[in-house]
Amino acid sequence: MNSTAVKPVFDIAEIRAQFPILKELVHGKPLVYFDNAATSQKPRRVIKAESSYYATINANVHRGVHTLSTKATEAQEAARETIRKHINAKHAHEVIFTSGTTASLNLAAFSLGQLLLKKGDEVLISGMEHHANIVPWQLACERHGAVLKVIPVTDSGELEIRRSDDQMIRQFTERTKIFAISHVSNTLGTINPIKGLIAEARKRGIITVVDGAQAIAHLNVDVQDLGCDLYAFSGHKAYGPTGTGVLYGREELLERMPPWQGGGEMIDVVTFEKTTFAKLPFKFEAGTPHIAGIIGLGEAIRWMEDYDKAAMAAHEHLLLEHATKELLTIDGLRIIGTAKEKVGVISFVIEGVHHYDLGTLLDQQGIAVRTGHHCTQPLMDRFGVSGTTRASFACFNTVEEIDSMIAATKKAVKMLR
Ligand code: 7TS
Repeated sequence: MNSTAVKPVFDIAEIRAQFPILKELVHGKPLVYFDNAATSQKPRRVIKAESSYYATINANVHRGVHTLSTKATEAQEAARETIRKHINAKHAHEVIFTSGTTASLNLAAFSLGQLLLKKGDEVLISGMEHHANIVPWQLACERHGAVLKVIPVTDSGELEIRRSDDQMIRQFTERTKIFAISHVSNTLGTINPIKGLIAEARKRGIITVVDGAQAIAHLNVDVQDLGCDLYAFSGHKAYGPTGTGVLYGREELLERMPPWQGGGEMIDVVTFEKTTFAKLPFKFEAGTPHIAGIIGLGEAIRWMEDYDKAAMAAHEHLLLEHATKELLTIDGLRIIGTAKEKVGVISFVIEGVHHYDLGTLLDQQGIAVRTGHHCTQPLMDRFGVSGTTRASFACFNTVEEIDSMIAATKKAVKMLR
């Protein structure tokens, strides 16, 4: 989409210069932003794309014949095409805009529940899911009398996938109708082997839903190669604006799925007796979308595409390895999540130190980390902890920033013990 050639070298200084927020001081200290799994920071191009929509073409989409409405519609639909290409969907109408992963997964659970679930059927998830990939399925199961089943998590923070001769995972049963799984765990950083699992599920006619919230900014996501039916992600974790998200769906399935929300733009004909629905993707896009945000998201994807995602991932992996090695020099520190395949997310607990106190002291040094259960309470129970401190890296982070986090953590531990 973008005429700029892919930049061959990963130039961290050049990347950092594009993020205005990195010049901010927090408590008088340079900001060290390690909370990218919660939301990533935004490059100037994304901020500009969003504000120039408001400044120059602000109008509602798919509604008017006037010039601004046409321009706004074209800009929004160009973003849809950018995203289609980025995730290698077959059709642009397989890309549905939502307000984020949470909305995408609620849409999936509501609609698939209506379509597929009967009393006694099963929905399979895993023990490392974010609440957004647990609660919507619980609600759907309650509505339809279905049962929620859970793949356990090992001590290293990987899926416990039991192998037997003819069955890759025993948790798939005759009653399993839906398999909903995270591509990457937000708390552990584990990259799940979803391609093989999806293939096994599909052999059994099970519909597959992937929570890609933590994958989209770090891995190459090819929905056709993965073979999933639905794939959900948020724009704001991939250098895009908050309030934006995507639900990719395979055309044949989306055609069969009933709408989630009713309202303007999702209809064909409305009478008081009966309503018929618009074609894809509009059937699932009731109301005025976050037009500026969607345009910003398109720009964020084009921005990422100007770089080599593999080089970004390699840089983040280097940060992960350095942080892991250095954190382990701290007495009484335990890393939660030691899978072989991880993105740049590192959760840890320290004996005698509460994560909240540590997070507060790090903040005083300008270092932003997340503390708490990370919306994965069942996973915290699995590891017997009430919460962790989590550092999550993005392409603009540096080894020096990690060294300042380690030094600040050591200092904090001395104060807190
Ligand atoms: N799924 C996963 C795996 C996530 O990490 C998150 C957000 C969501 C779903 C929900 O995304 P949203 O954009 O709709 O909120 N995770 C986090 C986090 O780890 N810290 O803050 C939000």
